[in-house]
Amino acid sequence: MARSTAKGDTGKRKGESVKKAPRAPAGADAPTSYAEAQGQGGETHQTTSDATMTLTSQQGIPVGDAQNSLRAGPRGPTLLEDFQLREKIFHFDHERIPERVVHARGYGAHGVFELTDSLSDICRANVLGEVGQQTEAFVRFSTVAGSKGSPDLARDVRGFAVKMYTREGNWDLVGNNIPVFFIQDAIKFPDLIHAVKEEPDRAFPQAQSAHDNFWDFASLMPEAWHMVMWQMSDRTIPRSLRTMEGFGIHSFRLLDQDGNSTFVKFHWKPRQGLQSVLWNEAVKINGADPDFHRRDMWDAIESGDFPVWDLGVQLFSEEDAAKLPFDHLDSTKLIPEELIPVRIIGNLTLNRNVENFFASTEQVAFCTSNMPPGIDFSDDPLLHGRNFSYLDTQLKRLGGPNFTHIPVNAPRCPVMNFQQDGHMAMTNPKGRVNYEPNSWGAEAGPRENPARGTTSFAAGFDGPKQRVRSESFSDHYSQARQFLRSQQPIEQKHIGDALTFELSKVTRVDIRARAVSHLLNIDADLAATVADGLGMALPEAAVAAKPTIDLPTSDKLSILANGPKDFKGRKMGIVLTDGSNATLFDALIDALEAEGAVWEVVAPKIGGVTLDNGTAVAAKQKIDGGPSVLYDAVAVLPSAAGAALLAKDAAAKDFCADAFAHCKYIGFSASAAALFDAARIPETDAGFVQLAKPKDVRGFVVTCRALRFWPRETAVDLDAQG
Ligand code: HDD
Repeated sequence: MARSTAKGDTGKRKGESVKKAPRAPAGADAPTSYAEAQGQGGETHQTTSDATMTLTSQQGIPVGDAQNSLRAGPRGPTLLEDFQLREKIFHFDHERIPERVVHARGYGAHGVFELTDSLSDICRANVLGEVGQQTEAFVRFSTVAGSKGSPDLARDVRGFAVKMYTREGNWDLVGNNIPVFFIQDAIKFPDLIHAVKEEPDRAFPQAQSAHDNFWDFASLMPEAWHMVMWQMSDRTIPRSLRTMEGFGIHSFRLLDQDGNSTFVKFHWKPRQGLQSVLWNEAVKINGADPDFHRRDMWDAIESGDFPVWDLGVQLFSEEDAAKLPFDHLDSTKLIPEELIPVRIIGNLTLNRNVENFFASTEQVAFCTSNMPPGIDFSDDPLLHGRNFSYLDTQLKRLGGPNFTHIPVNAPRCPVMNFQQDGHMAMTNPKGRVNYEPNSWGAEAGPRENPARGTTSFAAGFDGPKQRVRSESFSDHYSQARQFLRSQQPIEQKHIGDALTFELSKVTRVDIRARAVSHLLNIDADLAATVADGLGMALPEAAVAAKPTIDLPTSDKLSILANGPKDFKGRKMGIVLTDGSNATLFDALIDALEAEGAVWEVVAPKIGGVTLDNGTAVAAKQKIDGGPSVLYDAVAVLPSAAGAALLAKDAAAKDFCADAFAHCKYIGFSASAAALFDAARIPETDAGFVQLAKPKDVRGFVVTCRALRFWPRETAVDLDAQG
């Protein structure tokens, strides 16, 4: 039977064209139920694009006129009897559900996790046991502080939440792109989030930490300062969701068949390499394309350039943990990879965009407590608070306890229990029995299964009941210093710039001073740089619970040390005008495509240009709609007449000036010089590559693999650049 829609693979794979789902022809098998009309995954309504399909009400009643409400006479009042009007407006009025209290702005995609290295010797979870096994997955990336409509390039931590639909139930690894957290105990979470979100009286600033309340809170919480260093680094302005790492953060336990435990920390490492933008660039991207990250992800998946992350694990025993110079149950600490190496055990590929944003990305419900048997909690106090919060919040957001019936949340393995009823119950126990134990023989229904079921690690406890923070959690600065000193000089500079910028938005001088007092415990030079940038005297160092110790640096903590090796998946903006050199342009796009890169033509008019051989080329962007901040590198290839024209255009001059200021590689034709002069580019440096002949383009694309020509930054030094 032809279905109006089918849950299928709408993401385009390499070399495959996107197939349209079959539509029901007139008079043929129409969907017989609402669920059927929605397709297997229940993600979409039947579409009305096919002229042969009849519009219906939610009750399936055919609609004859959807343009006019029912009224008494052509100019008379509208009738209450008009159920069509009432139903439509009633439904519209109820379209919104509460946005997430944190991580409201997010973007999701479907994918698959494949295990490449078995952990069956230490873990009984099937998903981590069978090499080659593929597990369906859904991932939602997010910013934390902004509301649903906030811009993608806010300086913010990114959520990296993965749901794996394993054969033994859903496993949610609800992580971030930073391996540590601001607080050690969940009881401080509402305070942290209140402080970072918009201030409650004025409802601003949106989606940013650069305000008094956040820095007031952070400066009163010494434990936050390791994460503050990460937050002020370029990690919080990623180039793409595809170029970020993900971390499970907490220590978890893996349990074998006998209940023996191994501690584990989870890491997602992007095969795309790490990459971030500059702060000055982020600010401009937010204006030019507030959806920069979601568009990037959508486009990559649609084009078949599927992003891949390797799943790594750090495995350690209770004895190993005892030897660490900090407490691994403290979420403000990480375990350097030099101390416990990351073992790659699988990979995650995102290969299918959602068919409907609301159905999947908005309704997906992650809960840290979702874990298959064989994966268990450690005693991290932050994790325990999360286990309560996530389940609780779904009730509010999704309106009832049956959110697990929503297709994106429904396990792919059988669900068998006697839970029933509630709002929107889509499945209920069948038959007479809805309790256990029972004595109904063949109809008895499911029973617990000790061999397959979840078990908890049999930890023993004998401490007194008290509200207390472990002494082992009290070194707040050593890892902050380690992070800072593991950065390359340019990255360290960005941290100093970001702190200066953020604190310059704080109006209370005492809060600025208290913030800098923590920096003195992390790095005296950094403190001096920030104090100087703020124009203030150095305060006394904050009183430290424990003196800072020098830990060995770790390359793994740097973005620049872990960048991509090619320009694949990156985007070049190519400025063309009428009369641009066709041979050069053709050679450039050939070289970019050979590299696996993407490109867009930016032209004075969206209708495109005519090259010097008479070929017409369509533009993707009109020059003021495609500023250079949207590209990883640019090629400026106007004709002489075109360059003279562009030299009078503010957007064209900004395009070049920003590409220069943001240390981008710039390919150019000789005639671009007039435009560069008009853009007041002081002089070309080694980041400029002249493209005189087609043979020059390959070298240019290879040069672009380095992503930025960093030596330029010290020469330019943008104000407020992070
Ligand atoms: Fe959380 C959402 C990540 C601590 C309470 N959190 C949420 C999401 C991510 C994280 C990625 C978005 C999930 C999605 O896309 O739907 N949260 C973290 C990490 C934490 C963390 C990595 C520390 C290691 N969170 C944390 C604490 C609490 C919460 C300590 C409360 C005690 N988080 C929530 C929440 C949210 C949430 C209120 C909002 C929406 C949701 O859960 O589904 O329950």
